[in-house]
Amino acid sequence: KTFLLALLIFKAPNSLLIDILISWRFDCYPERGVVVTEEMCHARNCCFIQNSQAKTSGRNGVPWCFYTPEYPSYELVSITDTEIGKVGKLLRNKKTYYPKDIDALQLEVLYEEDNRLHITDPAEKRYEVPIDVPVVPKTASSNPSYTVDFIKEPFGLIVKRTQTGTVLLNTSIAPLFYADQFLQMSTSLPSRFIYGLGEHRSNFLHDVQWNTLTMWARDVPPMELTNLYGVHPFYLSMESDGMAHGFFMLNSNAMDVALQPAPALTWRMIGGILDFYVFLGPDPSSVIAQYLDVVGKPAMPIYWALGYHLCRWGYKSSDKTWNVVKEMRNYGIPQDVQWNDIDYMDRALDFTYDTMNFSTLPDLVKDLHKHDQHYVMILDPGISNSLPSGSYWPFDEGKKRGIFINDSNGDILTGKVWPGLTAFPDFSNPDTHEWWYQNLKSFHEKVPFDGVWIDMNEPSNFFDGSLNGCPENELENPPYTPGILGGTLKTKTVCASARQKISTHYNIHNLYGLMEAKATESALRKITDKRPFVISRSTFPSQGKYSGHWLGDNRSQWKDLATSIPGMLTFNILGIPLIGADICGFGGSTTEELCVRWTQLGAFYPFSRNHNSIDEQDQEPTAFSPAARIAMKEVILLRYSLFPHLYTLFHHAHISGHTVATPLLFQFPNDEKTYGIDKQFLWGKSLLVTPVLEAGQDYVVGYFPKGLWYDFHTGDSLVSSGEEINLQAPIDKINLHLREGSIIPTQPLNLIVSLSEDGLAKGDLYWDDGETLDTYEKDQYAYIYFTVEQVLHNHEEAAYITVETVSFYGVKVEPENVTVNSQEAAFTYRDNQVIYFNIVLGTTGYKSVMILYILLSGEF
Ligand code: MIG
Repeated sequence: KTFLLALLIFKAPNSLLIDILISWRFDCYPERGVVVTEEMCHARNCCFIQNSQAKTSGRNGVPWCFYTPEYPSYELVSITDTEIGKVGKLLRNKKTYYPKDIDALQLEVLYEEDNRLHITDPAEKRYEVPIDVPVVPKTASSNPSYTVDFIKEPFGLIVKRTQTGTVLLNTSIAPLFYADQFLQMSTSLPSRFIYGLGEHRSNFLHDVQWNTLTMWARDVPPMELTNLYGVHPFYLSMESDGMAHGFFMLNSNAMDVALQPAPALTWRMIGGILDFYVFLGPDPSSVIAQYLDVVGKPAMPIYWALGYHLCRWGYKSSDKTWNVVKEMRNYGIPQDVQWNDIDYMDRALDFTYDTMNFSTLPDLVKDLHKHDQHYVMILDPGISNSLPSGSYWPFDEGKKRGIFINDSNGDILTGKVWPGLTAFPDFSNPDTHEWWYQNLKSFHEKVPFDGVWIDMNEPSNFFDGSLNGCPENELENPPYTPGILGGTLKTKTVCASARQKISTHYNIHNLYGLMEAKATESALRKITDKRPFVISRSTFPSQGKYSGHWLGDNRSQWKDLATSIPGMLTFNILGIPLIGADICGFGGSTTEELCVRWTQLGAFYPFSRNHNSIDEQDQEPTAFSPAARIAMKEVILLRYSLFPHLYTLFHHAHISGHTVATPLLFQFPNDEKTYGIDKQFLWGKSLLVTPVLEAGQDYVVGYFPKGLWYDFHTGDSLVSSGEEINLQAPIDKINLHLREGSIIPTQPLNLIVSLSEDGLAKGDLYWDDGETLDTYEKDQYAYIYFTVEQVLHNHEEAAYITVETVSFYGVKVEPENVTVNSQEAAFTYRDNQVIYFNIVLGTTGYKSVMILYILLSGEF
């Protein structure tokens, strides 16, 4: 290190050296809205340099006021070995500049698993996040892939990967703070490659140039550098050699995560405890699986969730909605689900429908069901509190049962949302779940909906705080406020000092969407006895167990088309793979070209829904010219043909914590050129999607990691040395490529086999009835594993599965003979090395076995 530094001093131009030193400054004055002066900075005992490069102090600039290396923190006074790891006792001798320091800490280092380290302080009297995490084992893991070291004073914690010595966590680079309302911990990062930390609008790969990501659930159309709907204090970080680790801060308070070019990261949280996990991977997919072992793996979606969904705000009547469905049917465009926004409600009241304009709603839903289609409607949490007593059961009964959020005086807090003045259900109270279920159940008796869309659950409030504002106290005005849009915790939500069953809103604001989703999921389970379909706007870790998510109020702009990919990928690594953006854009008016391109990309969102704002021009596929309509229909049909594969990917997400939409770097972690890619993505491991994201293009440039790839549509092969390739992309085409060595099942059941250089391939299929709860757990499924080693066979039982066609990509020489289970099969061989043939081979039920033994023989 000294040598390196000496070399730098010798070699580096002065400016570079200064950049390096500057990049290690840790902000001692992150408060917003103040220009820090030398006096203010010295009052905190920090260094002050008014850097000419910096325009502002703090956020997104070089700090002018920063800690010295010896800045007092805690002192490690003892360290003891335990059955499960170590316990370090820490003492603070010198007060910080924030009130109510917690002077004595007890850090428990828990060697939970070989690839999972957990560190926590058992501060029992403080608020802790109420989500289920694995029980701490009794004994330490036997062969941990990490080591943990302490630095005595100022206290620091260093976690290394044993195998490589890579430092994954080093908190000694800046002081640790642990005050009642201010917890701060910094760490170096092994590289600038860091992902996750939702929900933000940014590239998939975060920028570490003084970039602060604030987390506090907020209703706002997605824009850069602000807190958005969801909160996910988890990141994935790449090391060298393609290894990766993850870090999860189990904390639900408002926070900043400050990234700086060192590279380093600072957690700044205004409550809760220090409680975090490190996941050692070592590959990116394993990191995600290990994270999801802690917070919970995503639910297996009901099969129709994979279908095409149509929605808009501003279908003025049920007949208008019905007409859209009928038009889609007339044109033969697949549509599984029709949605309604708040328009269906009577005066925007939950659990009612407008019996004038939506009088035919029950008939529409019946008709959908008759056509094997489904219906989803919106629900907002705000419950009108101002109807004549006795006329609105949800409020009257809720009040009686005491299930609403109270203000700090203990009276029901009044906010304002679509129905006017409202109360907000407190979903941290189990009684609220029962009340919510009863409401849903009685509404279901009138309108037999199939799924629920939960919106506005940050919770969103048209007032700041409440009708009566909020009191002035330390919860509303904490000593430190993260960089929240609007500047205060109460902005466009309820008061931080509002009271809920398990804690103050200050602590559990970020859990509102999670807890509402949990209530909705369990209600739907009881009502339908099928896999619940819930889509939520606000999310928190473990959300995937209960719902999917959409990326909120985007705009009908090309830029928003492009940013939907990083959004989708980020939610996949956060364990919420049922994710998509509003296809064709929500706000603003779409254009035909944009909508066609968006439908093409949207056909590869794991959750594919076209949604539009009120008063915008229609944007259903049926609203455009025949050419556009046909292009949209084609790509939706393409999506449908891939359902067997997509469903299998969701199965792996549910069972093993895999991603569905996968970043390229997950499959090519040794190829650094993939680290920043977010204009392309994979489905699973092998299907590469390269959409057009700009106007007026008939080609698209895509990056192809080294290897053999096949055009999904034609079977043409291309060999990449790890390069960008120009692809034709006329308006009616989306580029799709298959990685060598895969077998993709499509429907009607066809196997697409892309042979590797050495003639191998593998793939699989998970199949069940598509709706029964826990089919995997109850053994009511078929799982078929396909391999080509000249032989194609399955391992497990299949349920009434018929394979009809098989295509092989990359058969270099025309075979003389193809036999399927020793029967000769007629085949077609094309010049581009594709063979294609029909077979009809099926199974007879769950316990039957299908063996496909395909032999291509000839002069290979
Ligand atoms: O204040 O229900 O993000 O999808 O169409 C707007 C109307 C409320 C916001 C959602 C959007 C929905 C809209 N909602």
